Amino acid sequence: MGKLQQLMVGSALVVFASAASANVIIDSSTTGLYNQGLGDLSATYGPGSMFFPGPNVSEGDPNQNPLAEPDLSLTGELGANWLAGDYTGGTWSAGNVAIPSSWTVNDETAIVYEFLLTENSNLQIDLGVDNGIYVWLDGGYEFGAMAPGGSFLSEYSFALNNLSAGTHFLQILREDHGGATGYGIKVTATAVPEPGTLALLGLGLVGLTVARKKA
Ligand SMILES: [Ca+2]
Ligand SMILES: [Ca+2]
Ligand SMILES: [Ca+2]
Repeated sequence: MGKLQQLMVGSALVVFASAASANVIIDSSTTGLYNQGLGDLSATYGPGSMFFPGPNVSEGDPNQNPLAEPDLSLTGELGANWLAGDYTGGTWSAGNVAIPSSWTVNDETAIVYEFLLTENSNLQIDLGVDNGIYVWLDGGYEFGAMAPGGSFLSEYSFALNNLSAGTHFLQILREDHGGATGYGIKVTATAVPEPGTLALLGLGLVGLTVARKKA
């Protein structure tokens, strides 16, 4: 293998390894905007709401995955338009606070995590909740599920791919309908190789192929 070919193979692999490294950007110690003033939304949207069942399993203890986006239009405590970043008129914390892993039984609570991506990235989201959870990214609905009691970190896992570099918002509504409450989250970001990186990697592979043919 010529020196130039060796250099190309070496540099391409280094760049790729760097781009593929995964970073935990949100976990259970990450602070965020917190809203614990929603009360029990089954009182507003029930009885018989599939999104907010009545307390103490009076309307069953459903296991639903996936769950569609809930209607939250009657809940002024969420502010003017929380999914668009407008918290006026709501019961949000004044700034970022620690997010408790448990809250008042039967109540709903809401969280907004703001995070910055320095490169285009794919996100892997692992979370657990007792009982239900609804997740938006930058105001777009992404995930919802509900189960009987218990919460563990790998309970729900899903990917959000090809986010652009810059500031983003992960918006979460936690649901409960009795027993206990619980919550855990881990979000991992992996940079998506830039077209330039891919070209460099391709060049490296071409160099490797040429080197092999010559050997
Ligand atoms: Ca509730
Ligand atoms: Ca659960
Ligand atoms: Ca519960």
